[in-house]
Amino acid sequence: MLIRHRHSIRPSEITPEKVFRNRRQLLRDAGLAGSGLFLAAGCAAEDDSPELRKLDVKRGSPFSTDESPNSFEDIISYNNFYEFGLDKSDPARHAGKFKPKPWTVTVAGEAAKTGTFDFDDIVGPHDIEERVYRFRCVEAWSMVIPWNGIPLGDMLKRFEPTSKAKYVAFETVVRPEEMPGQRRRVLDFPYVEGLTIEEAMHPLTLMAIGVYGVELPNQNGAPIRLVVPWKYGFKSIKSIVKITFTEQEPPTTWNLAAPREYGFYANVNPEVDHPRWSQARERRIGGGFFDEKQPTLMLNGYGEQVASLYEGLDLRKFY
Ligand SMILES: Nc1nc2c(c(=O)[nH]1)N[C@H]1C(S)=C(S)[C@@H](COP(=O)(O)O)O[C@H]1N2
Ligand SMILES: [Mo]
Repeated sequence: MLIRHRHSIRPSEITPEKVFRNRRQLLRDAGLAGSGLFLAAGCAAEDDSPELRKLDVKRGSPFSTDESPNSFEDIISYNNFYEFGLDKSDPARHAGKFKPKPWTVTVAGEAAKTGTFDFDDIVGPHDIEERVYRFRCVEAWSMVIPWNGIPLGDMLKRFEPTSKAKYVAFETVVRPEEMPGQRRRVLDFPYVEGLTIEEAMHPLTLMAIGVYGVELPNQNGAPIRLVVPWKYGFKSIKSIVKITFTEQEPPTTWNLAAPREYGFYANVNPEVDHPRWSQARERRIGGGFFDEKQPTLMLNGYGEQVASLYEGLDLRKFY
């Protein structure tokens, strides 16, 4: 059993905006900020990141895991966000020029209230909750992340979906000037994702606007991204600009790119291997050089809450 220093720190005691400020102060003290030496160290982009506003968060949720969360540093430096490059370190390095403010989201399709809404109107009057969720990437690594956001269902109900709304489709912003990965066309952008209406309305499904009590850093999908904790990470689409209620199952980016490898459901399932690797175990990021390997849980450990959504569905066929 590994005992790590951060086990003794509660998320609420950490103020990540200080992490940024302290880092800058350290660089300034060392006389490195803006200097050639600093640029040569390859850290310039990090210093571009604006200070993140603190959110008014309602803490404590019955849905939170009591596993110890990854550090803020882990969460903002090991990312998948192909709009900023393919390496895990690319988003932190290249997302500094991205502008998540002001932001609008267009709501379309099978709903009574559609249109283009400002960020604050999309989030609405709901409490911002803290949800500490396990997060499992399809690439067999995982983290524990204290997200801040509102249940997606609460957000969606305000647009009054019609009885024809069987699915919800999501789309990421396209801004090649600010997103260098989009200029390289590694995927067919915009990144798109989707959920069944039952999945979208499930109380575990979160629309996140923050992490560790501050606004989402750009590399984590600022200013608004999905978090579906029982599904592989690629379902949790970032920097959303469009939400469409549809009657038909919407296309999804990874299914379009490699249909045999990534299905629409993408439920975490240790019994169904990826065609190129096993999904039986996962590497928990943050354990240092020897990241802890642990067994992957069915539906990422959220089976008790969500298994009923898939009754009668063959999870090998509907992967
Ligand atoms: N728009 C967009 N959303 C995305 C991705 C992406 O490349 N583009 N990557 C997905 C994948 S594969 C994962 S594992 C998670 C990673 O989220 P994190 O970097 O906040 O941990 O974002 C998901 N959402
Ligand atoms: Mo992922």
